[in-house]
Amino acid sequence: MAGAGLSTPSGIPDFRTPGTGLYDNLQKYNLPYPEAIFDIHYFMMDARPFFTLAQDLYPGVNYKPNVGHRFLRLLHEEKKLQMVYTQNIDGLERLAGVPDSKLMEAHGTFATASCTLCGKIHNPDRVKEAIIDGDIPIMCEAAMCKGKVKPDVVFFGENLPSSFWDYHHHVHFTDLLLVIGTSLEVYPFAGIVDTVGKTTPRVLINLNSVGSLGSRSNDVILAGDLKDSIWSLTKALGWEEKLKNLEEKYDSSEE
Ligand code: CNA
Repeated sequence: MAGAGLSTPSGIPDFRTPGTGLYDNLQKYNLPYPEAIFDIHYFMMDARPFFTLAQDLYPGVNYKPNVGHRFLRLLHEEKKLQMVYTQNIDGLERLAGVPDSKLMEAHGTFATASCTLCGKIHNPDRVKEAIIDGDIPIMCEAAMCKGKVKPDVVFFGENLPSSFWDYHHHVHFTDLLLVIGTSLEVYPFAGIVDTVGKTTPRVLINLNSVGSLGSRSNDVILAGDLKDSIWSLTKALGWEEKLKNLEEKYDSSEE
């Protein structure tokens, strides 16, 4: 399970870290309250704050995967990865090479887009271009529809993708749960940690202790910066060279 903290080493602020978190830096959007940026009702009235954020956060434009994302890919290559459940909408797990079949983007994605009124699916390339050019709002092209188009990022007041609920099935086959960079304050996502069996070890990789982690005798808390914790874990697994190779492979494919 991953949250915004997984992407802070890539330069994307999380929500709640005081001082640097997104909620503390929203003044420029003139929002009535911070969550309004992801509130579907507010979006209907004023789509500019969300699109300003989307322009910055659009996957593959300004930010690159970090060692945490590549560790997830390494878990997959080593055939140890069951699924990544992420709250992030930055697409960095995908960019790092976690395959679609192993990725549940619980709070949606920029990869698809649809009309908020009639539901018509829109061409994601056109939507991407409009977001990056600041050509917003993006109006629906369906006849008679005056709806606004938005990427299929899940806003407060919207349903999570139905496949999210498959976690109830997955947790029965989970040998170990890694919880990386999340405050576990947003439900239903945060609820996953309490559905894994009592004998399943849960490992928290986060700046600080969160949620119910620490309440079971087999919980492990790796407090501190996740980059350090990931490297320690990688070393303990004897995978240092493999992770370094992945880092180098990614960097050279960038040049
Ligand atoms: P959050 O509530 O901001 O919590 C982030 C957690 O990560 C906190 O507990 C931090 O202590 C921890 N953290 C931050 N940096 C590090 C670090 N370097 N090493 C270890 N731990 C760190 O974020 P959540 O994901 O829990 O909240 C859920 C929201 C945030 C979801 O709806 C997301 O869509 C949303 N969000 C996503 C992004 C993104 O896509 N990158 C960015 C900001 C917010």
